[in-house]
Amino acid sequence: MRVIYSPLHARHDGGVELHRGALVPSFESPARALYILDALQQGGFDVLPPRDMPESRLLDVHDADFVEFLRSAYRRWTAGGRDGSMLPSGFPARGLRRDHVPSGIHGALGYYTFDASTPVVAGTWEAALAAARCAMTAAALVAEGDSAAYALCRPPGHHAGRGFFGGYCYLNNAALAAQQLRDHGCARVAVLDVDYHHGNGTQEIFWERDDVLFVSLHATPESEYPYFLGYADERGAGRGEGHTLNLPLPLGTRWREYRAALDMALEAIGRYAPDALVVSLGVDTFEADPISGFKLTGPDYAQLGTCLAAARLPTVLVQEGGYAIAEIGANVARVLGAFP
Ligand code: Q9C
Ligand code: ZN
Repeated sequence: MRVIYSPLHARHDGGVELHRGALVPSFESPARALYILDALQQGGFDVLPPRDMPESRLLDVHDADFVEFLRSAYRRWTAGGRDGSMLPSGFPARGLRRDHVPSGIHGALGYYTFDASTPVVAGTWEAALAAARCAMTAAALVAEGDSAAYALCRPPGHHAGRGFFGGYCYLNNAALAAQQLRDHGCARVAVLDVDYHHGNGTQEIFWERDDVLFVSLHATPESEYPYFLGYADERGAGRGEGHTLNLPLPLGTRWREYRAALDMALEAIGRYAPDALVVSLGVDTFEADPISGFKLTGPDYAQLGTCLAAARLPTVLVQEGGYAIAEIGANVARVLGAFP
């Protein structure tokens, strides 16, 4: 399968994040993409740059005011005399207004994000746009007949919603890939999210739609990020009712239990009979991941790839999380290597 990669990801280097009460070096770093690229090149994969997809495509899954905020946020920050990483310090929780975007940059930043782990720096917009273009390009290749394609997206995307960013994510790459497939010959698309964390952004974007099925395997939000979405009773609404399926799993989950949930997810996808599949491929389910609590091993990722490929659907794989940098490339290569 072909790999889509842009070196522009390196323009985004957040530096620091608020993690369990401390400002620590960002887990989501440029090295992640470099290690994946290196492993895939060693593995003989063909690496292509993204196409110059028009920015207007973003507006199919994101609000215009949100996209404009991301595009201009860092300029506004520096105009206020600041440098370094933008991090928010106040959010519109219950009891506060959500119908008004504060005109000042600090209030606007809190309005458009939901955590303090997702810094905006000078190159964030360029990197996020390049990642979105990687995902849309991989989807275009699959719509044009490739049986599978992999978008080496960085920053990741599945926590970003229609009008908000967070969880290291700015633009929702997987949602943009799914929309690209919808617009180019696929009547029904399934998104399977296997990142350790629930894909709250993707779920929100497709919540009321029946043309995109969203299925997610993830750690229980009772104790794990993003805490406030991803429970089993969330099933979609309106036309989308029954088109969201969440399979939260306990901390310590190993391949045996993971595999059982994966089979349920793939059965639901089989029943939906989509024309194509988008996989939100996080490898932060790995036993050595520094921020996660599942116990998948290296060989388990080859099994995961085998299970995904056995669905025999045109498949776009989109990189999400994975923070055990030494093994991230090998684990991604194991998944991709299982595809014919
Ligand atoms: N105290 C992805 O894997 N920080 N995002 C968690 C826990 C956010 C993960 C802090 C984790 C986001 C794409
Ligand atoms: Zn994750």
